[in-house]
Amino acid sequence: MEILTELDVHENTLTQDEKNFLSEFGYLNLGKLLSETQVSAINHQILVLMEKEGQKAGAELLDSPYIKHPKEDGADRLADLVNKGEVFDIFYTHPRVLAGIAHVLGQEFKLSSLNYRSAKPGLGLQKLHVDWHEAVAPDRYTVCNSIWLLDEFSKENGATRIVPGTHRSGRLPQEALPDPMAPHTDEVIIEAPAGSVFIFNSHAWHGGTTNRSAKYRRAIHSYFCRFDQPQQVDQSRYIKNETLQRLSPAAIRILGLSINHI
Ligand SMILES: O=C(O)CCC(=O)C(=O)O
Repeated sequence: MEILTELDVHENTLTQDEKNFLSEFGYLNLGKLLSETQVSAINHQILVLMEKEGQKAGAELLDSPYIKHPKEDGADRLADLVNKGEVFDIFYTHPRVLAGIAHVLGQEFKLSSLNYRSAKPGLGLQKLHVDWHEAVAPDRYTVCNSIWLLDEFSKENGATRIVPGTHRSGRLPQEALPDPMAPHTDEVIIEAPAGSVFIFNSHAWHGGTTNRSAKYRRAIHSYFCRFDQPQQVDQSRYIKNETLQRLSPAAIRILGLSINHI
């Protein structure tokens, strides 16, 4: 779509090897897209928001009919970061992320939600799951995530796991596995420095692991869906004027909104 060209996404924004890897394994390490200064500024804004929102943090998720399990005892959440600071604009406008999402979903997609998840010390284990209610054929991928590491991810601190290739299996983990909570023999644990970003085909089996460190494990999920699907966080309801004022028409379109909102 022209929108993507306007956001500097081109045929060669991802290499052919990167595209092949994402198609085959269902995930891709895009490398460090955030500098240390950016990571610090984002983590600072997260702290400010957690303090400000208190018990209400993540409330937008409770309001959404499209999220099945909005609250998790093992993790802190913040939602609708689109409208909570300019530092979050990069999460849905970075050309390499948009190129990865387009590779999975095709050209017509929009942001579904932009949320923070932080696995608490001692907690955070999730079932292997997909982010869709049924298994789909490869030409029907509907949702795709990008996970932005705000701390170094390691096997100790609750890094995300993924079972490579399962987006092509045509099966759901809750049907195929005796215990989706258990470690899977083929799972890969994402290990990378803070500031790194991974694309996850959301139809691949994945989930958080237990954070065995003494510190919170922080990340932001910039999650996209095909354009004809409902958003987890409906931007036509939440969008603020100050957000619209600073965004380009192309970025506004990625939010699923039209120029008429400006
Ligand atoms: O934060 C993570 O490690 C993964 C989270 C996840 O897959 C989810 O909340 O659906």
